[in-house]
Amino acid sequence: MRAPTGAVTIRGVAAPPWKIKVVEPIALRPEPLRRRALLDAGFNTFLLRSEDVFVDLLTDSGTSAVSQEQRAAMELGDEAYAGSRSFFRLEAAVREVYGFRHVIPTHQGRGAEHLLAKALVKPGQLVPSNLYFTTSREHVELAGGVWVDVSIAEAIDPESTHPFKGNLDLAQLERVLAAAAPERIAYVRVEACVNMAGGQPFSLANLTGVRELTRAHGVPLILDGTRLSENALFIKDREPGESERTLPELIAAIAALTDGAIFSSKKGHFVPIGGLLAVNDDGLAQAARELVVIYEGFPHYGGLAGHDLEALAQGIREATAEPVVRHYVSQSAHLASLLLERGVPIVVPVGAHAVFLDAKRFLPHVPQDEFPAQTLAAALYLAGGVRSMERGIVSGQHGTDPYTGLELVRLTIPRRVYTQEHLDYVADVVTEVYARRELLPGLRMTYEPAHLRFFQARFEPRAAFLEAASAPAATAIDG
Ligand code: P70
Repeated sequence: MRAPTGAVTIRGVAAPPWKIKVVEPIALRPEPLRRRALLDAGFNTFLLRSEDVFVDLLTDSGTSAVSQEQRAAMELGDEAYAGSRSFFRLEAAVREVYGFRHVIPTHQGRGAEHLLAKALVKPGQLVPSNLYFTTSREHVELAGGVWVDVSIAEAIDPESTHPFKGNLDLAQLERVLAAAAPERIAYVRVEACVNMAGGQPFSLANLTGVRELTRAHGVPLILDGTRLSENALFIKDREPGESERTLPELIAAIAALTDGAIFSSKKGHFVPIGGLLAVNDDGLAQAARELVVIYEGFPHYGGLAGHDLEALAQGIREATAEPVVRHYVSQSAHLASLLLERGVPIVVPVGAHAVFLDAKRFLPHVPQDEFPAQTLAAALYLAGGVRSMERGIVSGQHGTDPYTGLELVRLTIPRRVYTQEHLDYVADVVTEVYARRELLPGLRMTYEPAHLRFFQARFEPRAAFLEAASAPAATAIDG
């Protein structure tokens, strides 16, 4: 069947606009080995070895499949230290797709966040944003800045079906901007498809409102465009009056409302490594170029190889192809619909790049200070070799501040990598753990790193976890 956009859909799911040419073997380890692996990893899925994982939904970061066009472009990589042809091809792609005048490549997204924070944030300055992202906030705070959440209330309500939970609360933003002198605001940050809210988009109308406020108060507006293509697709599908615009038009329209952007290109640009800082202001670009030589490399490569720059330039163009974006967004929707049918509590509406399980409703008997999302992520691995990521108190708690926010497990869909069969299997594993959820005890943290603790923290179970999590259903999976 052909959808109005020309994309093929199969039983409601957008068909993949590609076929597979190169494959990577994967296997489900026997259950005793999964137990061993989970113990060795201190119940933290970041610390598992990938060979011990069957379906890896830890992240969509650096895990996308490259296209044949990207591989072909990589052969043209110009590895010159300075003045590389590959840099100028990258610059042309960014100007064509996003319209930003200055492009500074970095090794990945946090490299760009680091440069931006160093260039724009002075001690005591505020950065209002829709929710936060861990590395984005960390760099602002390391520069002495203060993060201010101005997201709408629905952003942290996993059951609200608001179509644009990534919106900023304009009244609250206006209050923050009005209460502070313009020089006390470093910049306003808007994240596309807000990761920590479940991959939720902002609307074009809301971004236009944010732009008006930042103009009126004379402060820069910076986009985290890491998942911009998906946000543009949600605008096309959900926002009244936007359905006739093409994806490239919407992407360009969003970028044009901002003064600059950072991108973790490891997601929507389909590259294993790479990031970008792209801005219009000459002075800001100059400041960033002075910093990039200290932290990343010469401004014409910024920590990347010439072949990485080529893959990135090609990936930026592929990220505007509606059938490509629609396919992976519809993979999240497919997995979500299977889980909803089976009564599993997930965040709605389904986000861009992942399905988020609501661990508070999944494991209501595990109090938040016993890490329900971490517990659930460990149980999913044990039950079926499925790796997911905690997005709750372990990653969200700020120092010793009390944390009562979202408690989610992210099942992230790498782009162009897994088939519908893999996703159906994941739905079965989640359903089996859901059937045994009452048996799962919480965890205790045994090692807590000082920064971004979720990456390397270690845990131990409060009661007989391994037995509870790997009851008969897991044996059935093993055959
Ligand atoms: C993920 C990754 C990275 C990211 C992002 C947004 C909206 C910036 C970045 C940083 C990887 C990750 C990072 C920290 C904690 C967990 C996972 N998100 N902005 O899996 O970019 O990783 O390239 O430095 O989502 O969501 P980078």
